[in-house]
Amino acid sequence: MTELAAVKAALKTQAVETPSWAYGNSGTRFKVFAQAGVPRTPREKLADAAKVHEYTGVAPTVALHIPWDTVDDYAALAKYAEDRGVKLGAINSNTFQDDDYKLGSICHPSAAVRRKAVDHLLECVDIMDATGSRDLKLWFADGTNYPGQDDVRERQDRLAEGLAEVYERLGEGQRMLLEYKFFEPAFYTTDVPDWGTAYAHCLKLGPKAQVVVDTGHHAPGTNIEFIVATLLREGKLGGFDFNSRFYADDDLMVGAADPFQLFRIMYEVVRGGGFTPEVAFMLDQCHNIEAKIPAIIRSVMNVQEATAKALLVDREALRSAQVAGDVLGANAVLMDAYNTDVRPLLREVREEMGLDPDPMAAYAASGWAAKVVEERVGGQQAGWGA
Ligand code: AOS
Ligand code: ZN
Ligand code: ZN
Repeated sequence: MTELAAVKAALKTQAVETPSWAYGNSGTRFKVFAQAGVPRTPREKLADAAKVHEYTGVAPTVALHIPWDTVDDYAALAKYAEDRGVKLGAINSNTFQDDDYKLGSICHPSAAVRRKAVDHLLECVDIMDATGSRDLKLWFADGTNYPGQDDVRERQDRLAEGLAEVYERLGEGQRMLLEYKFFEPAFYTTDVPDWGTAYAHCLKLGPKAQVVVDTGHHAPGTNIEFIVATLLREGKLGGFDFNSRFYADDDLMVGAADPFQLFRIMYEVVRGGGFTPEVAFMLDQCHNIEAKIPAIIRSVMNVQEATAKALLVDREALRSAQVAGDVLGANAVLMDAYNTDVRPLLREVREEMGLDPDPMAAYAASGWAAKVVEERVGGQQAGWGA
């Protein structure tokens, strides 16, 4: 196989998971701008997600969020998805929406609230059994707002205890992905604020516990690709929540704010052997002012473009320059790949996959948007503000 053929073959295996909540209405705490035709039910979200896969060919799974996507029969939901060419992906838990969680969930000072939170997580594993999902994605809004509000260290003990109970419940082939976020909604301390804290808990729990990197959850200037390289080196990178940020947890389209950063991340993924199904590539985005399905198609294409560039890095030339101490030469090798226009290559890849080379135009011409505007009245809010 030529090198280009190998790059194309790798691109055809790519899988980017789209989140059910990205299809629903969303906004900020100031305003949710409702859009016509947005899904009203989990099934309608899956139908939209199936369109993204139909036109991109690389978005075969859809993440669910419990309780936003609660249904009576998960096996039937999985079947509904499969009939449309997609599968159910990660189950995302929610321990932040109830009044009980004002002071936290799994780290709450009250044992009763902690019990409720852990029970919810266990229920999510039951749902994974029914949907056939591999991953339980855990993000905790837990933290404190004021110094002295709670015992910061004891909250870590509570976290460890709760996670251990859920870990024990995981079945064969199931994993838990622990997400970190440096602030918000808590502002003084966050119980899982950084990759180190997530890593420490996952290491203690065992191989089924992995860290998930949400690209929007870092302080400005953080070198995310270094974190990615480190987690891969330790065998602890479970996946990504991709999105873009200008300020904080903006949840904008991945690759929109800083495509170069996305390329650098994808290069470390490729370099570190992370371009495998063991690393879940998920989107975690909200489309507040733009049309949702096209935005998700664009996001998937942005991930594809960054991946293509990362795969095109001449690793041998890079290595030679690095070993020779050729600083500018090494940098040039990386920049050559980044500056390559990979759009013609991706058009070819799509044609070889039997797809339209231009997913945005093909979706626009499909008539799906007009059809759902007519059929769906009273679209559902994604579940939360942003
Ligand atoms: C919150 O900031 C996190 O990014 C979560 O991953 C996610 O957006 C939420 O849990 C929805 O499932
Ligand atoms: Zn996330
Ligand atoms: Zn987030």
